[in-house]
Amino acid sequence: MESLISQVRQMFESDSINANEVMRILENYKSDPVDWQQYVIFDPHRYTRSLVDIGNGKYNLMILCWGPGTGSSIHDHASSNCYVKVLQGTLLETRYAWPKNGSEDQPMEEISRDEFDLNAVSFMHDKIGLHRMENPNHSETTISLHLYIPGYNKCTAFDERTSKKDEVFVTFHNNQKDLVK
Ligand code: CSS
Ligand code: FE2
Repeated sequence: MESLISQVRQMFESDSINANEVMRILENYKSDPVDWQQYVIFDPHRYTRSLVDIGNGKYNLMILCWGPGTGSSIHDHASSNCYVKVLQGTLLETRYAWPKNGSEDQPMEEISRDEFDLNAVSFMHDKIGLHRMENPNHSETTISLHLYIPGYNKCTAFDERTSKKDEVFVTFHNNQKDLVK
């Protein structure tokens, strides 16, 4: 993990960030629990977020821990680039279209569904749409590494049945214990 963290840091020392380069670095890393164990925090009711690195304010690197059957809301990414690498278990990503004007009280339109297994990397951006991430397994946990470029502390969540929006602040654990809002 230290090597991955320093590779990401190094990449951000240059002015222009290459999306393929980010993908390559994340794909080349082979998940080893020894690297990320210290960031693992589980809550039986919701997924947790644990901060690994804020990269001088240019990005947020986080470890997310998903208990059996837990998942996120449908959300956007505050115009950030979102890379997700599976470190353990499986993540199910369901993508949705942005609600169109005048579609209030209408259900969200599902675009696609994809499962990501160990070491797979996915990319998401508001230009592609919205998504929900979940651990589809009801007995095993999932752990994932998330790189947000730039980092953000607020995003928009959407109700699947009504398309209603809600601004939400994202929280995370820092230094492996404190919950930061
Ligand atoms: N964006 C969600 C996780 S799915 S990418 C979050 O940061 O909590
Ligand atoms: Fe997301």
